[in-house]
Amino acid sequence: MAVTPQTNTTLNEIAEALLKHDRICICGHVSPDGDCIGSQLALRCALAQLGKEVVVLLASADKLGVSFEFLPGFEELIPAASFEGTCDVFVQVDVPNARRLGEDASKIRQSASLTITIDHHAVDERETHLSYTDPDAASTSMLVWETIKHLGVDLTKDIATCAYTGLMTDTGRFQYQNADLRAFRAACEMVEAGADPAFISAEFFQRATLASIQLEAAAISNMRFICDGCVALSFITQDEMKRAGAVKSDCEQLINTLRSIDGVKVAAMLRDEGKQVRGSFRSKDTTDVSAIAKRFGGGGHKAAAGFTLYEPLDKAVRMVEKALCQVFCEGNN
Ligand SMILES: [Mn+2]
Repeated sequence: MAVTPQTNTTLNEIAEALLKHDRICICGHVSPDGDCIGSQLALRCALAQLGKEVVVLLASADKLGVSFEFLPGFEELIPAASFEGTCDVFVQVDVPNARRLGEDASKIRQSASLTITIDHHAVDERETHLSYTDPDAASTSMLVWETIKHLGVDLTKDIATCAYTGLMTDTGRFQYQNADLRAFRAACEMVEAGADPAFISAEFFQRATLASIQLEAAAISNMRFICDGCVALSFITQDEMKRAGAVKSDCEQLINTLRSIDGVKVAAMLRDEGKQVRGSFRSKDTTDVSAIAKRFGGGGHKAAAGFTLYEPLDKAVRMVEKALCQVFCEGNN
């Protein structure tokens, strides 16, 4: 199959393709989140029920936070860089493009005779043989859940737990604008199938590392307000990471702290990684932060987006500040 479709296939067609093959790799995006890992492991559980040989890959080698440990199949996740086998089918979930897939997983993708995308990020171009993207879906795990229904397997508690985790995290615990009727209906089905909301929430959100709390203190002390308090901007230096003994996953909640402040419409968080600065935006009104992230070569969703700047931290902070000012103070979206 050489032709890459420019339109959506159906989830049924994806399910049928999966049923026909035996060696399947499932991969998510670099810096994985709950939706990415939840989607991967939900699909893994379903395909394992069918006796398929399934490999679940991590796009990057970074160690996952403890929040993911409760997920059924967590111990099966292996970094793409250390996978030496091949596969018939490569399924990417929650991944819009090769850049978010990373180099190691992209190489494995190239070796597969059939490639599939299940995702809810809006994309201009599709990179796999079969592709189903629905930007209106609150989470990729909802789409994976639908796909699994077409596989004709039992919707087990394990599958439901993984899928619910993706939905819960991508809707910010059902708080964001994407927490719509369809998301709640899917959540109902998952709970009906055995997902335990209180348990999943406690496992995922009540296991903050001490390092992440120390970084929160640093982020708050580095925070500045711009555009009459509409925007909270902060950063974490390499030194602060080192002092806290922090890893990447310790930074994930920082931006939510900034956004939660009264009057803040958009939060911006930058992390110095040495060679580059990794940035993220979150909005809590209708501001489309993916449009701002695109200016820096990044992307994402309307309410959550990210980008990478190959500049020193202080310069990156100034660039981001300027872009946000243009949007908010000068109304230049
Ligand atoms: Mn997602």
